[in-house]
Amino acid sequence: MMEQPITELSNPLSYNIDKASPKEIAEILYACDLEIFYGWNETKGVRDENVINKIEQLAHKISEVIENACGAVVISGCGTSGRIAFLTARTFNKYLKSKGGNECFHYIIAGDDRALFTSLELAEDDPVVGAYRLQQLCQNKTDVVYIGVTCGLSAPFVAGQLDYTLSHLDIYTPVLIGFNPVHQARNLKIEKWDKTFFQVVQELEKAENSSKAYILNPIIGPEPITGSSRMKSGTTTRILLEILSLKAIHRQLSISELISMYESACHSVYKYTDDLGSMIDLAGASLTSGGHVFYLGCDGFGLMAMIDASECPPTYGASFHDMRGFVDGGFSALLNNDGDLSSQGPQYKISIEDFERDIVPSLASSDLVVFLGEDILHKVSESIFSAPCKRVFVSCYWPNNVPTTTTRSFSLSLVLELDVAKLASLNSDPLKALITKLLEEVSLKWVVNNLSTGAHILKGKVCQNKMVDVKVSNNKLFHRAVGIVQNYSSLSVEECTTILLKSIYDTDSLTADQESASVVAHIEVASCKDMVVPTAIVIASLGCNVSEAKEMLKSQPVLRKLVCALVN
Ligand code: F1P
Repeated sequence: MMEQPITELSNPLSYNIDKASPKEIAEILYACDLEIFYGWNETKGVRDENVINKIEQLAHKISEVIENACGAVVISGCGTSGRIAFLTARTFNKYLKSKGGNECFHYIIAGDDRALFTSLELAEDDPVVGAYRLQQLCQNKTDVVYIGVTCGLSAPFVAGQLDYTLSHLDIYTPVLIGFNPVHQARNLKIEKWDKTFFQVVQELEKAENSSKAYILNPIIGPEPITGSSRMKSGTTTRILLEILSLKAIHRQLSISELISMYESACHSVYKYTDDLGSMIDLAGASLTSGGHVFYLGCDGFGLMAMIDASECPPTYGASFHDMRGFVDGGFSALLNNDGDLSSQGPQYKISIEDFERDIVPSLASSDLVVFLGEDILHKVSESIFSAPCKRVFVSCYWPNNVPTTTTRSFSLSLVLELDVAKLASLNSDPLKALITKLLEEVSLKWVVNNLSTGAHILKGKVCQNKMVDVKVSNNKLFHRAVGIVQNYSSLSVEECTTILLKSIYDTDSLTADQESASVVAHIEVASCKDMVVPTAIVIASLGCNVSEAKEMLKSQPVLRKLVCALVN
C-alpha cells in the first residue's frame, strides 16, 4: 500500500476533537498550530535550518528580480494556496508602490479569479492550463522567480507550471512550497499528461542541486482536521511567503526573528481560548439551528475572512449561504486580475453594500455577524445593530495601545492583545506598519479558522478528526473520500471505490460505462451532489443499498452521531 503523505495523516493531537468542548477545540487547534514552529516528531517546522538557509538565498534572488524592470515574482497555487498567493502579491505590490518601486508581484490561481472566493477544485487537475497561464503572464519578462504552492505536493496545475519553468531555466527560478517530504510527492497518473507530480519533483531536485531551483518543504505535521490544508498549511504558506518577501525588500531583517514574531502572535491569540471557545459556541449554535455566519471586514481582514468562508463548502459540505464574508469596497478594493465579478452570481456579491441590501433585512436571531477590526464599525450602517441577530466583535491591539471601548453592544467582544516584543526594535515606520498589519492578519486567520472549524464540528460535520462530508470535487479529494469511507469499514480500497461510485451515480448496480469512466467523469457527477461521502460511509459500514443509506441520513442529519453509532 502507498505511504500516506504527512498532510493526509490523522493528527493524534486532534483525534477526539469531535467530542471536545468549544474551549477544548481551541486548545487542540493551538497544540496543532504550535507544530508549525516546533515541528512534528523529529522535525523542526519552519525553524528547520535547511529551510532558513534556502529562504536566505531565495530572498537574495527575489531582491534582484524586484530591481529588474523586466523581472517578476509569480506566486501560484490552487484553492487556499492560490488565495494566499493573491493576498501576498496584493500586499507587497501595495508596499513596493508606496516606496516608489515596481509592482512586480503577480498571482495565479487555478480556475482564475472566480476561485478566489468559491471552490472550483476541478481546475486544479489541469497541468496544461497551468503552464499556459504562466506562459501568458510572463511573455515579456526576462527574470522570473516562480513560486508554486501545493501543500500536499500534489496539484497538477502547479506540476504543469513547474515543468514549464524547468525547461526555461534561463528565465525562471522555480520554487516549490509544500509540507511533505519530497519522496511523498504524489506519484499518481495525472490525466491527459505524461508525468506524475513526483517525477516533476525529481527534476526539480536536480535543478536545486545545481542551485537553479528551491524546494521549501518544512514538515509541520498533519492538519487538525485531516487533510484540511486551509489551516496549518495555509498559515505556514502565508508565513513563508511573507518572510521571503520581507527579507527580499529589507535585507537587514533576520529570518529567525521574523519567525519568532509570528510565533509570538500565535501565543497571543491562543491566550484567549476561553473567548475563542465562546465564539465557537455562538457560531456552532447559529449553524446548528439553520442560521448563518457573516464576516465583515476592511481590506486584509475582510479578505482573510472571505477565504476562510470559501473553504467551508468543499470541506464540510456546507452551502455557500452558511458562512459568507464581505469586504469594505467589494471588488473595487481587491486589485484582482479579472476585475469586478459581481455580475457573475450571488457568490460574487462581496461588498458591505451587498450585505446591507441583500442580507440585513432578513437577519434573524439564529444568525451571527462577525465584525473583524475596528475600521469596519465605521463602515456599516446602524441598521445592523438593531437587527435581531447575534454580533461578535474581533480585533487586535498592541500593548500600551488599548482600544477605545465601543459603545455598541455585542454578544461577545474578543479583543486580542498582540504581544510581539521584537517589533519594537524595528526602526522604519512603514516597515513596522507593514509587519504589524501582517501579524494582525495572520492572528485573525487563526481566529476565523477556529470559528469555522469549531462551528462545523459542533454541527456534527466532523467524526473523530475526519471531514466526513467532504465534496468529491477533484482527483485528490476523490482519493481522500475513498480513504474516509475505508476508515469506517473493514473493506478494501477497491470495494470502497465501488461503494463511492454507487453513491455518486445513485445506483446499487453500476453500469460498465460508469465503472470504467475516468476519475474526472466521476467528479463531474459528484460535484453537484450533496452527501456523497456520508451515503457511501453508511453503505460501507452497514452493507445496505443506496436508498436505505439515504433514508438513514434523513432520519439522523447530525452526521457525527450517525457515523459514531455505526462504528460502535
Ligand atoms: C489545494 C486545495 C486546498 C483545498 C482542498 C483542495 O491544495 O485547493 O487548498 O483546501 O484540499 O485542494 P494544495 O495543492 O495546496 O495541496
